[in-house]
Amino acid sequence: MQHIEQLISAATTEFAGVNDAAQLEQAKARYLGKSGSLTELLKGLGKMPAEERRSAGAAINRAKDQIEASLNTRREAIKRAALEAQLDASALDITLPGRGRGRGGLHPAIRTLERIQELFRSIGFEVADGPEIEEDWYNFTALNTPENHPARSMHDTFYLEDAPGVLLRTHTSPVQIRYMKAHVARYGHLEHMPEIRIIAPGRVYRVDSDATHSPMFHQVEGLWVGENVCFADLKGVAADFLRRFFESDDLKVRFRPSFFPFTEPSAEIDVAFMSGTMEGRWLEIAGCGMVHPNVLRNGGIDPERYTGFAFGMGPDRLTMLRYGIDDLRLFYDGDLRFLAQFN
Ligand code: 2NM
Repeated sequence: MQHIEQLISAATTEFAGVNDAAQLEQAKARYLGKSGSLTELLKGLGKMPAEERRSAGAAINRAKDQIEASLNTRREAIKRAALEAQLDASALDITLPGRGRGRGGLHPAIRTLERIQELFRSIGFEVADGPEIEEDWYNFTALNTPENHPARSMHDTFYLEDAPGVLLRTHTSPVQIRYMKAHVARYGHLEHMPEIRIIAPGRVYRVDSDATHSPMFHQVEGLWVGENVCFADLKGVAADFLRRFFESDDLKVRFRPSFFPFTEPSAEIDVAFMSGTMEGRWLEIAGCGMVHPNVLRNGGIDPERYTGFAFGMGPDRLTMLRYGIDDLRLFYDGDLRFLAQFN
């Protein structure tokens, strides 16, 4: 019996010293296995005298229960330790501060649009908008564009499939046509119709894609219609705007004769910086002209009584000049390393 007590304590001690499930099973075999110490004791029962056999058997069975119990306790402990080690290894420290969402910012093209809007608002212009999916009539016909004009071809303009005469606007001029019609509908009956002074900023679309052209780009067009609005007004508004936009009082501005179907006469506006790397180089920056009588008529306005000037420019190009960016594609790739520089 002394021997059995020693066996139990030896097994318990041995199990306690094992930290690995496989080793524990080996230790178990040494006591409870086919030729384990306890099994050997059981085998010895047969050779015992009958009167001792009963109590010895009971003692061995109790010892077996105890050894199995301490084995199970150790098994559970090892399993729990393994699980804890695994949890520790994949632990999330929920007390760490979050990564945050980062600070958003405006795209440089939008910053430029907002700046242009601010400058025109300051001289009494309203900001107008209209649909990007437009009808042929508003985008071309009303703007005095001949039926056979190349801009109308599928090579230059995105047309919607299954919707004849519907396209992605190629400029924001249709906004001005819509605005003129709505303005006349509201105020046309008055003896003195209020002047129209609007800019139309927004996205426009053309079939074109290379280092300097994107199929989607931005445009800002302006329109001033009233009695006695003349080319000198156009020159003043345009030159004043450009000097304020580029923050340069000595910016040179020149008007060069040109042609657009919707204006007559028409001109290109060039600017030259008087300092910096671009000093003295003329850059084409906008188109403009006096609104063609046919266009005024299509907007519902009597060209015998009213005149107007209009202009159009590409703010993406203005942004590139202002920030010294040389590839338009940087604008539209959506690379935050580039875009974050403007915020
Ligand atoms: C330009 C150049 C010249 C223009 C004309 C009109 C409208 F609708 F009033 F007739 N809006 N914008 C215009 C005139 C646009 O872009 C280079």
